[in-house]
Amino acid sequence: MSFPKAFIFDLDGVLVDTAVFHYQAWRRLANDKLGFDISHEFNETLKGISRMDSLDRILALQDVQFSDAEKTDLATLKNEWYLELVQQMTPADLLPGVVLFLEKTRAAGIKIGLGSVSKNAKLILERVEILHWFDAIIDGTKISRSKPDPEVFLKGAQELGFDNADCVVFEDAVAGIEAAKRAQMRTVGIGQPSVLTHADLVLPGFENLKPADLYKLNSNANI
Ligand code: B16
Ligand code: MG
Repeated sequence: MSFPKAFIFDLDGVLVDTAVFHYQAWRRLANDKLGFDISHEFNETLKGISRMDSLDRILALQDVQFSDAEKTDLATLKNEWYLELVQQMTPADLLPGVVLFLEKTRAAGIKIGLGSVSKNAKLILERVEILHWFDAIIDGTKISRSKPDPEVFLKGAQELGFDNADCVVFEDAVAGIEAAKRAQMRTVGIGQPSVLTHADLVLPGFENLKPADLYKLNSNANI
């Protein structure tokens, strides 16, 4: 395995914890507009899943039917509530060690990409003041398929100008690790080894991590 030439970061759950805001907004929609509640455990299954696919999964919980126009209205309302929370974000909302790791990554000559299915990704990077670190941003405005489809990471490698095998993906979601594996990339799971069982390496976060710690990372899992 060669030294990685690019690191591609997921956003939600890796750089910032917007999952709690998604949950608050989806829960408000379910309570106020659909008449049922959604659990924290169920919310975990929405990580890395696009806005409309997430809504479909929520509606399937109670087998409720809406027209496409009604579904668009519901998703728009959820996004308005979600953005109210995002607007309050500051650099203090970055997960521990993120900025230092980005600095060390650039100093090591490794390119930095974002691979998120969120259509709000750029706004969030601006709010937490790390937009300028990114050499390529692939977000929900550039892709048509949710993770675990590899589209977001394949486009990331393409835009950065490297082979897939030269990229390492940092992901907190099972669907995201699967997407990166399907793209033939090495994977670092951010979270729990018991959850991210297919990741090549699982870490609790970026604190005290150096890019050189990942030079020996081998792809050892197939999905
Ligand atoms: P938006 P990621 C994903 O971000 C979230 O994990 C997922 O919960 C959300 O539904 C999706 O973005 C779409 O977000 O509504 O802002 O377009 O983990 O791929 O960074
Ligand atoms: Mg994520």
